[in-house]
Amino acid sequence: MNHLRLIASFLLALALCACASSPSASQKADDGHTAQSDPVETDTRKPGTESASLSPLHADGTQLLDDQNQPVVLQGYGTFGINSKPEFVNENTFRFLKEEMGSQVIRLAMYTAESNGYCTSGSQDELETLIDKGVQAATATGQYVIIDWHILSDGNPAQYQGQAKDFFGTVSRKYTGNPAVIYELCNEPNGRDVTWPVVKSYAEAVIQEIRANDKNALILVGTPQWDQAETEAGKDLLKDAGNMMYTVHFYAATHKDQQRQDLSTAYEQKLPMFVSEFGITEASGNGALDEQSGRTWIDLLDQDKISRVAWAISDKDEASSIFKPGTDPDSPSLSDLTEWGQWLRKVYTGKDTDDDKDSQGTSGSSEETAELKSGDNELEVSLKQSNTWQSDGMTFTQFDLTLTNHSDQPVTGWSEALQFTKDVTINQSWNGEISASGSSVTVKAGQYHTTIQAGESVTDIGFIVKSDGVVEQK
Ligand code: IDC
Repeated sequence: MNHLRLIASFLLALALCACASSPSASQKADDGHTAQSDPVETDTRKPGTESASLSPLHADGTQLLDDQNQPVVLQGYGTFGINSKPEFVNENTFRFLKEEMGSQVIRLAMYTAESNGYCTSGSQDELETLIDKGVQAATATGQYVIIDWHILSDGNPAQYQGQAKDFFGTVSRKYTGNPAVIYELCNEPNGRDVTWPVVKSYAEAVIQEIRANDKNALILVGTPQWDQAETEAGKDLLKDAGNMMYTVHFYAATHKDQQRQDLSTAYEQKLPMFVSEFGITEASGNGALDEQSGRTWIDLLDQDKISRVAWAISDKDEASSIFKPGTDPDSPSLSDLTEWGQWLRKVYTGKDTDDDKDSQGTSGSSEETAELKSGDNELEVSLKQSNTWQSDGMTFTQFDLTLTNHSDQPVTGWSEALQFTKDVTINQSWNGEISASGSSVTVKAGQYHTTIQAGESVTDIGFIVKSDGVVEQK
């Protein structure tokens, strides 16, 4: 009988160490669920080399998948209307968002009616150049990019349907085959007469233009009532539109249980959803942040593995801007973040911005190994403590596992018991069946990685524990 070798190595993350992986939303999943592998290059230590090719994305049922059919949950940031804040459409800002703010996708919101809109007073040439700059900056920094036809006061997308067809024809021709580019057909349809059939018929017309150039690109379509009538779309999905999802928006201080219930209903209807805009202010984009409602929303999106994009990459003096007024778009830094920017950074990366500032140069790292026994197979288990932070008086600690089968036989139905110095509960886990009892955590083969092949190393299993103080493996 083989015996198990368990080698646990702790690596305390430097608070600002880019090599520490973080509990990005893309990794989070409820216990027993499988989260996606991170589709974007995650090594942020080598600026300039991270534009590794992005996987094409496709929707399957409710889920977004990569080209290996692994679930993908994107998190990112939306520009504040490229029409009025063009200076934030640049590679330095996008790189900061990628490296410091956990971003994997940038949404380029191009207003169609107000703020020098594309269909009103804006220069179409300049706006198309800006879109191109944004697409290049996003892809150069290894991020997906959403081209958003940002209707708002023009609540009925049919109002500028001809221009929308021309625009999407042009951009889909330009970016055909670029797996980073996602098309969002209409920001937030609204108005009493703007029912789902109205939006649907607009979408069908515009989708035809895109599909003539690009059969595979991911397309997002809005739903009535400012992207909150997803259950209407859920009853009457677009047919033969190919790779597409439906957008839902929320502002957590205004939209609460009712809207969360609608999202759950649409999920049960099997509607593939993508949150292309959200905030935790009031729907006006201003007012107090409702962190509690925001957290409840994020938990729901994590549970259903729904991608999310935050509003807005802006330094306008309003609560939904992630930057403080006067931020230099060519060199944004952590000290430029508003309360909202800091909240997002914490949710997207697990990093507390104040701690980062305080702990610069004071953190250390340590590594230790231990041998533990369990099971009758030969797996090497390496456990890395990759992050820790405080919230609501509790300590959260993220552990990432590497399981390596050194034997020449596949290992099936494995189970590992890990002992910790304190009682813990599981806050999040991914890619394995993970449970806690007292100070012990059991990690078992879940739906994925049931079998670990001879010589195979599995690196995407992990979990976050919650405890009433600092916790380490015994
Ligand atoms: C808001 C901006 C605000 C601006 C207003 C009109 O935050 O500064 O004055 O647009 O241009 C949306 C829209 C988005 C809104 C945002 C906040 O998609 O354009 O931005 N919001 O009101 N839907 C719900 C909220």
